[in-house]
Formats: sequence, structure tokens, C-alpha cells
Amino acid sequence: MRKWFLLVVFFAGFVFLLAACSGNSAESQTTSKPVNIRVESNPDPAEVGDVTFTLFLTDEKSKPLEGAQVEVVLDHTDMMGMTMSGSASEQSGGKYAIQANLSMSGNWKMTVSVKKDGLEYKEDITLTIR
Ligand SMILES: [Cu+2]
Repeated sequence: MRKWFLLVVFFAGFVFLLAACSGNSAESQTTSKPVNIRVESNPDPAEVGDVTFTLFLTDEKSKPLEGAQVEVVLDHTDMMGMTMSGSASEQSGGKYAIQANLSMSGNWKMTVSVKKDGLEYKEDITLTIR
């Protein structure tokens, strides 16, 4: 009887540790991201043709990231070698815009590279174009 009880307590403690551990790592992942990127498109949703993408960049403290160099690569991942790139120009307060002509529908990967002082950050964003 007593042995069984101890076993249950041991398992309960183990599960709690696991839960606490995974909770911590999820939290540190979201707080350690140096740049957060939110993308808006015009038209919304983006479709084949001329599209303006506006990137809203914030730092790890959720403050607008101003004065950064922002490079955008668009890759039509359904095909080999269909890639275009350019620099997004800053509009105001951490808001950067770039225009693209998306000639084909399907899956596109947008790679955003952000550079500011010593900071370098890169993120892939998946776009589905109708
Ligand atoms: Cu293509």
C-alpha cells in the first residue's frame, strides 16, 4: 500500500517537472526573438499581380524597430530558381514596404533579412497566393 502511494507521488512530481520545463522553454523562445515581423499585403489576401507588402518590425521589447536594413527574397517554392529580391524601404516607425509582381499562384516563401547595428535576423514566411 505504502509503496504504491510513493510511486504515485513520484510520477506526479515527474509530470510536474516536465510541464514546468516545457513551459519555460516556450516562454524563453518567444522572449528571446530579437525581431518580430508582421506582414500585411495589399491586396489582402495577396494574389497574382502587383502586391505591396508592408512589414511591421518590432524588437524584443515590442518597440518599433527603426532604421533597419530590410532585404526581402521571394521564392516560388513550387518551381526551381524562380526567385526575386529587393530592399524594403522604411515608411515610418518600424514600418517597411516593398512592391512585388507575383506572376504565379501557389506557394511562395518570403525570406526577410533584418540588419541593424550588430543585429542580424532572418525569418521565412510562407505565403499562399491565389
Ligand atoms: Cu513559378
